Amino acid sequence: MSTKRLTMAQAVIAFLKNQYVARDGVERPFFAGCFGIFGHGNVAGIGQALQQNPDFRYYQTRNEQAMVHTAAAYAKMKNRLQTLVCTTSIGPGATNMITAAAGATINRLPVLLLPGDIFARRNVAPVLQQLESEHSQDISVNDCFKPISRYWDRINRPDQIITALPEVMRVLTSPVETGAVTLSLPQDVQTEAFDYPVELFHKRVWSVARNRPDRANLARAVEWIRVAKRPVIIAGGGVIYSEATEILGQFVDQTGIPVGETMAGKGSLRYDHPLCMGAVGATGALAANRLATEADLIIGIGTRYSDFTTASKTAFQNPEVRFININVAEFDAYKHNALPLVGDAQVTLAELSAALGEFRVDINYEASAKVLHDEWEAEVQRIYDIRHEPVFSQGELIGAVNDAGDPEAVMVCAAGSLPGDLHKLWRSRHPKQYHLEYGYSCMGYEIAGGLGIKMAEPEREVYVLVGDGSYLMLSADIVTSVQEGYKLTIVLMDNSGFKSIGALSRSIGSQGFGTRYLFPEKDRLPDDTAVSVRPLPVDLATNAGSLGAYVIECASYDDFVRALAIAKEIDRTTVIYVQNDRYVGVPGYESWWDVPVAEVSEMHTVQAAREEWEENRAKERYFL
Ligand SMILES: Cc1ncc(C[n+]2csc(CCOP(=O)(O)OP(=O)(O)O)c2C)c(N)n1
Ligand SMILES: [Mg+2]
Repeated sequence: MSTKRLTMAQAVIAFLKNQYVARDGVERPFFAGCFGIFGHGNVAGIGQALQQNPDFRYYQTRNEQAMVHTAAAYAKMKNRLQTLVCTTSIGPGATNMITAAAGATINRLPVLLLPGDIFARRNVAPVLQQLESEHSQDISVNDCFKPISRYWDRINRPDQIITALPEVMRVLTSPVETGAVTLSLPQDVQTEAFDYPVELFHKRVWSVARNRPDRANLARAVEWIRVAKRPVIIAGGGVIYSEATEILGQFVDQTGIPVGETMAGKGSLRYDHPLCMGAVGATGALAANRLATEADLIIGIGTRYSDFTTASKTAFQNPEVRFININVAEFDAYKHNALPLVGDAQVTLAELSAALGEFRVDINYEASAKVLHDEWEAEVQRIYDIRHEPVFSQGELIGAVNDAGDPEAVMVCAAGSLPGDLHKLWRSRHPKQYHLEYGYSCMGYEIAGGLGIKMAEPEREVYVLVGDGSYLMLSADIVTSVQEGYKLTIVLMDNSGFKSIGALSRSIGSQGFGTRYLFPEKDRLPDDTAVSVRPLPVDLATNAGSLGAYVIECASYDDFVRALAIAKEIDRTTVIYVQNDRYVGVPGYESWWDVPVAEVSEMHTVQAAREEWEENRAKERYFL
């Protein structure tokens, strides 16, 4: 057996460099490089290995959480066929990744995390940043990654990577299993040498399969569709990851079945397709929500049915409703007692469409869906056309970005009041345009994620829509975008606090308590009932400029449209700063989200909210 003597860290990088994936005959390297921050837990191991492998590009981040968001966004943009590696030191550097790692796993996006870990040899313990335990020497902070990783391993001897690394790749490249994968790399073991079999470093191509569903279930699904009077498709992220948007369009044209879209599935059909009913669920459009309420058959494709999609199980009110779920994951396919079509969306839709032959939904049903589509488009336009003064409405700002921005661009967002408004209002013109991290809705994903998107598709303009709360939480990777020349157009919407949670707070009777960025009055933070308030002397535009961004401040709608045009011409990250109104909102459209209200309270606003909550709660259903 021929061997190569390398440190464990050198061997890890040499292996990762040679991993490829193939789907539909297209082959690509799986890892596009490695992000990191060095400390004593990785500088001499993975750090040194990266230095001697310049063909495996190393990128600096400013915050470990941010780089994992960047990697996840990159993977999302690449339909999970490529991602980035993330290396950290031990202790806080490692645990800083946990938040974003959970997000990656929840969103089923592959990211490979290589946190440094405490000495395997133990004699010098406790080392700097080590969590000690009285009952085991086999515990470190990296054990916190276990519940949020789809594969987790600690490498206590250099030869263990020979069996661990193939597992890493199996999980990362599996559409079903994928998520965060954590290889915990003790600081000492990273630097230890071993004679590795050279085969470990040969090129490997991991084939991403398109599995077919069970034949009998497919035949039953055809029967169910044939007898359905009011079928509706719910398109989730799986449609886009499977690159099934084209075949979905053909399926819809062939059958006349209208489509509602989840947060991850928005863009599955172009917004102007007459059977695109827009967003479905708690943040849904009237068209999709009306149809979902009365549907007797829901065909869920690549969706995990989050509470936003199901409007907390109130979206489907037809007593006869049943579900067909097309999903690569058995776990999701069985939800809502569905007829499960466990398989890839693209091949399953192809087989379903062939088996359905000439079938088409009732002509009146299809016509009524098309009317709903047109009415919804008019409602979107109404909101785009609002000119709110003196401070903008968020809806008109979204409209301006949609209209004035590049139609080939990508828009990214994650948390705050923007996602709900975007889900309703954004007009998606290509399947990758609407990039919402809404599985974890993690404040701070926006700019870091934008960087990953731009790295994945540098030729597209990337519009980052971010609130002041999210911006304050994590905007440091503006610096990375400037350093690496990945230009972002960041629209920073400042409303001095949390418009979203402020509205939620008022809806549960709590008057926006704790959601405004204001000075305290009489040792208490003002809520929305306060008559006079003192704003904080914070200048986020200057802050963005100090991080290296080109900044444009806007006072009027025309300024904003002009700023979007200017931003297109500027070659470095640009921040368009606007203030938006805390109170003017986009309405809800016959939908609900279950946020339980206090059962007892001395506040009558809370008591009233509780009564309303109980009424809505009664509409929640089981599907058995
Ligand atoms: C990391 C994280 N912490 C807390 C929350 C809960 N949360 C959701 S939206 C929000 C406020 C966001 O404020 P901002 O970015 O200014 O957006 P706005 O609501 O004003 O539109 C909070 C605190 C979250 N989603 N993520
Ligand atoms: Mg805000």
